[in-house]
Amino acid sequence: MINIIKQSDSISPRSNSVASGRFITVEGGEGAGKTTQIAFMRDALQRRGLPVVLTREPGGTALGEEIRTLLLSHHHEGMALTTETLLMFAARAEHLERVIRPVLAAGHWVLCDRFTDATYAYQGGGRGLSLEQIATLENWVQGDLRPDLTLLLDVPVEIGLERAARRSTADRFEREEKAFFERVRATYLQRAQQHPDRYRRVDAARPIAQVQAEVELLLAEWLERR
Ligand code: T5A
Repeated sequence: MINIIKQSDSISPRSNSVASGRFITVEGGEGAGKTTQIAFMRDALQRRGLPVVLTREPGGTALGEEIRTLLLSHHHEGMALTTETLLMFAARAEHLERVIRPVLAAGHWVLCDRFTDATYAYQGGGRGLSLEQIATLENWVQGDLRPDLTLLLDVPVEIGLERAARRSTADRFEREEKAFFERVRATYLQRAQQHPDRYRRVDAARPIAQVQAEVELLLAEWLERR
């Protein structure tokens, strides 16, 4: 479902065209339904004839997926917070260089399952890294590139963790205590308030079809305004 773009793949910018690609991210806590809803979003954009690349973080490139494996593995319990954060940004640097920037430059759309807001929420809110340090890395790695639209699938922690547990065994993050995920959720909600132009919050505790209907509505409204 997610496109992993190989380093040998090339995406050529359209000649003589002004890049018109848009960068959309989907965020939320564990089991919020990002993977489920992002597939609907891709279909909704494709129905409108928009060329979309669906990708994810950490990951999205061959190297990024290897970094993801390191980050989620239980073999690295107790990984230093600095290491964890730099690995997130190392995967992101590769992702930006190989996928996100070339796709946008080609005038295509990027739909990304998590991005830097997740670093603010998990490493910042969850683990207590200073938001200024994250902002320094964000500015260094991304320059002025930020998502055009961020959809926050907001769900109470118990519901999200229950869904995630039903789906698969817990990865290194999913083993954290409930208070960690409460801080993650609070940070996402705070960021949504701080960036009202970019963020759209969706109540993701409802059944899949109802969440999907609201996501499609928000997307349609946003597309009309842009
Ligand atoms: N991370 C990531 C950081 O710490 N810092 C960073 O900078 C970045 C980028 C991996 C981890 O990395 C961390 C955060 C994460 O812990 P991930 O794999 O994207 O990131 O995150 P997960 O939250 O683990 O992904 P999940 O697959 O668990 O959650 P999703 O994608 O939100 O949920 P989804 O769609 O897979 O749904 C889970 C289950 O619930 C059902 C689905 O069918 C599925 O079985 N479901 C619903 N059930 C009822 N009602 C609904 N509305 C439902 N929606 C989905």
